[in-house]
Amino acid sequence: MKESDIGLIGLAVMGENLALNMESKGFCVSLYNRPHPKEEAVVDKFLEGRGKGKNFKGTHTIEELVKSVKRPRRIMMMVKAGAPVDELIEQLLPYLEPGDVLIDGGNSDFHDTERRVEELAKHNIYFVGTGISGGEEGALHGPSIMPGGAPEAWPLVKDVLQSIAAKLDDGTPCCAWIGSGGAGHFVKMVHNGIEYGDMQLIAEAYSLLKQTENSGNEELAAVFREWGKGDLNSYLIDITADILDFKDENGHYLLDSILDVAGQKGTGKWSVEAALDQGAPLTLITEAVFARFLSSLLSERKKASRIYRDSPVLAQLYMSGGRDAIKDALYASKLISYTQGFSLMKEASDFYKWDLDYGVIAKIWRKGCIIRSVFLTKITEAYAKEPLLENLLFDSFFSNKIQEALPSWRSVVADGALNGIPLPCMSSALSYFDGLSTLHSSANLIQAQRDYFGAHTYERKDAERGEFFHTDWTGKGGNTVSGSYNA
Ligand code: NBP
Repeated sequence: MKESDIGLIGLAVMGENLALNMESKGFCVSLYNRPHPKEEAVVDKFLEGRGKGKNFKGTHTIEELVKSVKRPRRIMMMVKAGAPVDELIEQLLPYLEPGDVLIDGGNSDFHDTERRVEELAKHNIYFVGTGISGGEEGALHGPSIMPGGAPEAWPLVKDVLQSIAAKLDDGTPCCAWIGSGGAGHFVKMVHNGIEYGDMQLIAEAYSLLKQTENSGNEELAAVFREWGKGDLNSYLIDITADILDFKDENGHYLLDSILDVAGQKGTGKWSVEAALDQGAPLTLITEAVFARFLSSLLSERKKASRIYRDSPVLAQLYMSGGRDAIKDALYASKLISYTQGFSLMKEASDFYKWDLDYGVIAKIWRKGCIIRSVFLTKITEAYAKEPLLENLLFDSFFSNKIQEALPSWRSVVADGALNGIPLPCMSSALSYFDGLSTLHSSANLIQAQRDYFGAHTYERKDAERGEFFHTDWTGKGGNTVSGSYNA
């Protein structure tokens, strides 16, 4: 019997659609899903349904799956991240042979991927940890794919991954080798963090428009549709417009019936943890994650609104700049979010020696993934001009955009504060911008305080960097200083 081109484990929403995508590109795919006691096998159900008559091979044990794939084998896992991936690796190992490639296409923690690449290398098996973005529809028609791991695996998996990926207008696949170890999953994690930021910023713009204009859903949808034609053109703006005027079977706007408590699956939190580890200011994504936490404090929010929201002052909402100002604030804040996300990737790339190509990353996010947008074209162009760009805000296109948006951005954030409309991301973006562009900050006072109470020492403006000083501020301290290092 002819052997399959690739094996796929895990026939939930992503696995099923990726399998169909691979088959439609001419690959024969072996399929496996763990058995469900007392139920029809998931694989058989799929083969009788969406997979009927197609070039799939259903298998019912791990051994059967592995043996049905041609060597060097390519086996992709599309299962829940975490322990299930390690369990599967354990089950697969006895049947895999040197030179085989194991691909984890789930949203795994990049630390786990780093470890798995190393562990499997000891068995001469190449491990690939790949981010895949685009949800159900992307998986079927073309997602953005971010593979990393054992570099030897790339020539072996390139044809399948690039053929199922989304394509740019010039035919470039939205799939490129990201780097060694956990690089692919790290970049996917930052992608998801940026997704959190984009969603929160759009939600803040929605909140501002809704509360200050008293606009109905149809009108709000029209505003987002209009915005989606220009600089803000993106998948998330488009779906926001569709969501706003979507009516349920009773003719009511569904959005208005949805409870305002946001869930999360962890990749936003991981981005924040990575930023803390790297010492990178990822303030906007962090605020987006915390905004979801805050939304979940429903009973406390109800109590607080009873105590504080009957004030007539808060009923008088106004915006000095109107819609265009909100649009400018959204654009500028979004730029800060991407600036911070790319800066985090730069820190991590230097630390883990991944040699990330930021222009390529922006390019493969332009289609197929959730944060796809026109904006990413400008980021690709910025890195094409200067591959080692220190900070996106130093690119001339973006610095002009920031200068143009700045007065509106400031007025929107101020109006939000005056009107009691929470804008955690728009305001933290502005604080980051002001912090970055402030030559003489107040950190001298922080250093003085640290030295005062803990002899942590400080550097002086009139001395070389790296020369540390201590002052006996009270006249009662000694000369012993604390070690000068950064935790
Ligand atoms: P889920 O994340 O819900 O995972 C379900 C799959 O994992 C099922 O096939 C399930 O088998 C299998 N599984 C579990 Br749970 N525990 C297992 C174990 N111990 N051994 C073997 N298989 C196990 O499905 P999904 O939404 O399709 O996502 C798959 C991966 O892709 C996840 O890592 C997810 O984070 C990632 N991802 C999802 C999306 C999305 O939009 N949904 C987008 C991008 C990436 P069962 O059927 O027997 O329970």
